[in-house]
Amino acid sequence: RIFLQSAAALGLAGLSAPLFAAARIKPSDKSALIVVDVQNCFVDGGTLPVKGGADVVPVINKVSTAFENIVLTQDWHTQGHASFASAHPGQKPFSSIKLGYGNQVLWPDHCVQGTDDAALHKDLKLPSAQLIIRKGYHKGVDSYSAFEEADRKTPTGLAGYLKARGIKTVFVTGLATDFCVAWTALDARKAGFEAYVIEDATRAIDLNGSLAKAWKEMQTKGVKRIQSSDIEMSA
Ligand code: VGL
Ligand code: ZN
Repeated sequence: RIFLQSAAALGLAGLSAPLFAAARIKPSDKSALIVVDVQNCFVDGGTLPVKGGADVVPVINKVSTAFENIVLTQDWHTQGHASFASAHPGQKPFSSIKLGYGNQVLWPDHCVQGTDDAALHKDLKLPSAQLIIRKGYHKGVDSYSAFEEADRKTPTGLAGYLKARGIKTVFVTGLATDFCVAWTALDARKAGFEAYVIEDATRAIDLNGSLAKAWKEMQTKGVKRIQSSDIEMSA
């Protein structure tokens, strides 16, 4: 009110709206939407449910119409995968151990290749999506990131794919904010992409403060945190 009055007094009334409105972000033909792990395993009824996981589906369906390029990922583990607590005698889910490549959180058995649990959520409506990248299929190595496995040296091929198609900017959505979404966004930065995370199109596991830690790390590395309402939807 005070601002508007002084702006009007200065003859700036016409400028006051744009000064206050959040800048809208318009995806271009060099942008890609990455939809991470929106699978049955990560929603209620699945083997590793993320609280509110299914809530991302309508948000992703909606923002997807602003994108010409869409990539999905699927967590796609072997039976007896090294990230499963059940593969390590005496270990319980949500504890951590050291593996050859570093620290590994141990999870319940989840997203096993070819199971209904590993299928994409049935309400995802992304008919124009162009690539589904599967990850975590090496039995001894996890892969939160869509770009690189947890050994930090085995690429999935996604960076090459996106670069070959001239993509410069990625918008990351899906599950879970603090694991596969964050690692994907961080690796996108490492690979030279501009990276956004659309926060309300994600849900978190939040294990021992992992969510706050992930946002902090993403902020440090130049990942931009936005909301779906920040995306310009007009064609
Ligand atoms: C994920 C834990 C284990 C994820 C995948 O998609 O964030 N989290 N596997
Ligand atoms: Zn997994």
